[in-house]
Amino acid sequence: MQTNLSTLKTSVRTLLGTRLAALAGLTLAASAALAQTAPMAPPTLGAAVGGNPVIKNKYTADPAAMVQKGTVYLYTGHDEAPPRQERYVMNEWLCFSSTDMVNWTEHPVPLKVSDFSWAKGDAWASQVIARNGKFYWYAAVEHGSIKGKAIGVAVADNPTGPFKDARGTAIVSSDMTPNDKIDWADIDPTVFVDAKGQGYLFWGNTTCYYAKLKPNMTELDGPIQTIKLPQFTEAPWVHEHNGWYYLSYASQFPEKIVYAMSKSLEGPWEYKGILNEVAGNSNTNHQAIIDFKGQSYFIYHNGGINPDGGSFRRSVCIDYLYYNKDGTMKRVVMTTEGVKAAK
Ligand code: FUB
Repeated sequence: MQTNLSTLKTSVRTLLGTRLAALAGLTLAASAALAQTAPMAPPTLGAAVGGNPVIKNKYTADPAAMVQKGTVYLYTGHDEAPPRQERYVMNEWLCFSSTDMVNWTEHPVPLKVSDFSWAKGDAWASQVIARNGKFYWYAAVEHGSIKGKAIGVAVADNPTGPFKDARGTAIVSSDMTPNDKIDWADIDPTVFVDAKGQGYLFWGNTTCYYAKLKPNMTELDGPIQTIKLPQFTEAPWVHEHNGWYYLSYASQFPEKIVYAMSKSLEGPWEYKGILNEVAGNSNTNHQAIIDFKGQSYFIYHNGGINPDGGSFRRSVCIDYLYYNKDGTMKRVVMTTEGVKAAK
């Protein structure tokens, strides 16, 4: 079943890539025809502030966010594929900070694949968490000597880094999930420390895994468990709000974000349905959820930068998130306007 799902996903990814490339070709042809009659400004990535996408001068994907002392730190992957290359080219992660969710300051690249000596590529999804005055960055990469994807953990003394490999080896690699038949099973880490100080790492593609973390945050503490979730594709994100735990994740392909709720991080998780629909022209949809200055935010990516944005040149967007009285979350409304400056 998993193999069939994976095969289907790969075919759909390829098919969508081809379709988007064709669409991009048409758009470029149309632009070229127009350019012959009317001079136009070259299509550059804008630097204007406000609205979605929030980062307009480079392609950003797979957002994770952390609130620290009145500042939001946004960590993203960096889509570097040139126009019409329909594949992931991702070598580094980026960091931006804001005190109002609208004005973002970029910090020097804090972490690259090459900072993990044992990794050989693919700076895929990641998340940073604070613990005991240090900052731990869990990141998916392609392992250099163990087949398939793996998860590394880097550490820094402040949220903007520089981060350095905390172990010198992967904290999760494919030999630790031997029942999984796909090479990209061990991706998309999300990390959470509960009120008692117990850390948890969740991750996965097709199968959702979790394991406890030791207090040092750099070693698993006990066996790797699986969670049964309907139509789990990837991108788990765990957060807490008003006494409920939420496990949101990308489902099916192209991806929607759906979620489950529980009173315990170890489950049982109750499926609650769709939180965010397919994000425009991006076949993936990867979310982070935070509360900041009394408001909840849903952070995700689409392919919204004209003219080359798409599944492999994605852009981070932010919209409001609202809860119902029973703790369930209202479906996100994706907007062009984005959010207003938080006070
Ligand atoms: O960016 C590469 C991969 O695409 C991520 O790891 C997934 O979540 C999907 O967004």
